[in-house]
Amino acid sequence: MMENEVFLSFTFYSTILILKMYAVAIITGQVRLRKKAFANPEDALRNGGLQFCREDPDVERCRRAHRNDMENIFPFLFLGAIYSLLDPSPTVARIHFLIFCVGRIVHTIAYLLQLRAPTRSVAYSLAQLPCFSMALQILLATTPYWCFKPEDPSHL
Ligand SMILES: N[C@@H](CCC(=O)N[C@@H](CS)C(=O)NCC(=O)O)C(=O)O
Repeated sequence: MMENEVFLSFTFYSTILILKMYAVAIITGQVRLRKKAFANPEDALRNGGLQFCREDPDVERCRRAHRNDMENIFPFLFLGAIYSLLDPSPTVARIHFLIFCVGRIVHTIAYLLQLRAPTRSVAYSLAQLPCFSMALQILLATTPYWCFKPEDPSHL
């Protein structure tokens, strides 16, 4: 693995994004405590009473940011890993990973700080571009193997 520059780069940016997701989870917990809005009765009872087992708009915003991360970062972990196996140019691969990483960080900041629209949507769309590119390249690389019979060497 240490000799595969592309995979190292993918691992680096993926880990940054996983840490970012942990940060959103920690922030969600802090907002719950600050706004006294708990998801479970046992947590509410420990923090003032059952009336604090309730929803809060700020907590819900954190949860939406986290859910959107799961909708996008989890597929990236698959696409990026497979794409790394296709032996792409290290520079081009790094640009893919960097754009996704920056896009997702800006998406989270825009979501949590309620930045003016369309900041969040632009960040989301920017991060989607390398994912579509990687998905397309994976399809192009794998299609010959299931479109043609193994004994037919003409496509090689
Ligand atoms: N599940 C998403 C699909 C589309 C999406 O991810 N949109 C981006 C850019 S507008 C977003 O930040 N959606 C807000 C969200 O998922 O909470 C949704 O319901 O909006």
